[in-house]
Amino acid sequence: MAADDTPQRYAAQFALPSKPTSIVDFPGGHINDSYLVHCSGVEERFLLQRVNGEVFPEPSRIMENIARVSAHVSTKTHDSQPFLQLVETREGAPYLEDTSGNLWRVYAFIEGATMKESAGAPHEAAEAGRAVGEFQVLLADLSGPRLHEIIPLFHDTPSRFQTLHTAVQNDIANRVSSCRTAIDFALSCEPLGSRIVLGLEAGEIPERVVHNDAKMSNVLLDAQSGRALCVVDLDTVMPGSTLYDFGDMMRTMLCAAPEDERDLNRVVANPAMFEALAAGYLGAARSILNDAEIALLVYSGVLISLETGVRFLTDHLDGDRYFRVHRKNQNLDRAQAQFALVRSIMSQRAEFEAVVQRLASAAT
Ligand code: GN1
Ligand code: MG
Repeated sequence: MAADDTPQRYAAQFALPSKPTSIVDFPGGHINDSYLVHCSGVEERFLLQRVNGEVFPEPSRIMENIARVSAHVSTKTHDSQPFLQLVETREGAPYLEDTSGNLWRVYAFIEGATMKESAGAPHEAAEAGRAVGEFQVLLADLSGPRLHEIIPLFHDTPSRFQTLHTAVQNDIANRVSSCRTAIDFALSCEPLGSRIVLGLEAGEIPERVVHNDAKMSNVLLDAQSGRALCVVDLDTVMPGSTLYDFGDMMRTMLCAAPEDERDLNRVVANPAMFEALAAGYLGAARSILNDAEIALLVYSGVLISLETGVRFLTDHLDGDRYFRVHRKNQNLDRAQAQFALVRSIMSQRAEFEAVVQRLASAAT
């Protein structure tokens, strides 16, 4: 960030109700930065965000997608249902771009909500599953041109494996020899990576507008009631497969251990959480899903955990240039934890499939 690219400087350019009195880091996410803004004399708070221009290079396309998605969702939901509300700049623009190509924007802060890294109890998994399912259903009839593909090949797992191969070959951070076990495990799973991409190509899996980063922490829950309030982090909403979202929910909701857990014995997929997630999700989205999507639900959790592990491992080998790290080997630990989850889901696959069969036929 350039020296004068401070959050204070950008906050001052938005049409906030009064002068910002405090701007503090709001934690979460590996790529963008968020700040909680208080303004003098008002209770309402705001979230200022800096969207990383290296990862998200075309701010106007991101904001166009978000505007279309928000407008569509708001025509179908009640005013009482919170959804992200942008605050414009003083000039009436939806965002600002800094000299390094980062996007700055402000949202009204949604009060009374909690954000969880993983589901603490089955009812939270069910609620988050319902919210993401409803989001997909709301967007199923979005008309007009195809949304912009914000990050091309984002969930193209075979191309993520290609990037891993390149990172292993180049070994720019000289780390390959210390992560042989993780690399070998990832490469042994490479044949598992192509099912959804091939299904989309063949038209067997429909392309739909999906969230593409449907992890637990991107669903806000009401702090009092535990009900899901709203799906956030819309930067990667674009064409994809519903399975990418279900897979990301499995990745982040089935196990209470953190994403970078080092004790791999703690990285275990909990069947009660799976059942609750599947029930919440299918209860909301069953009507739009076809047989191929239903048949691949359990597999999607394997795929997205594997793909995310491959991405963390690649970044570790590249010297941690994409995902922010707070300690040494954190991306390697994140990768190993994803791979442990792959193994745990695989070992329970038959039981999870039986749950899906039962729930999917009950929900028709
Ligand atoms: C990144 O920045 P954040 O935390 O919302 C990543 C996701 C990964 C996730 C892993 C644009 O999301 O794809 O699943 O980390 N986002 C991007 O926690 O690459
Ligand atoms: Mg995100």
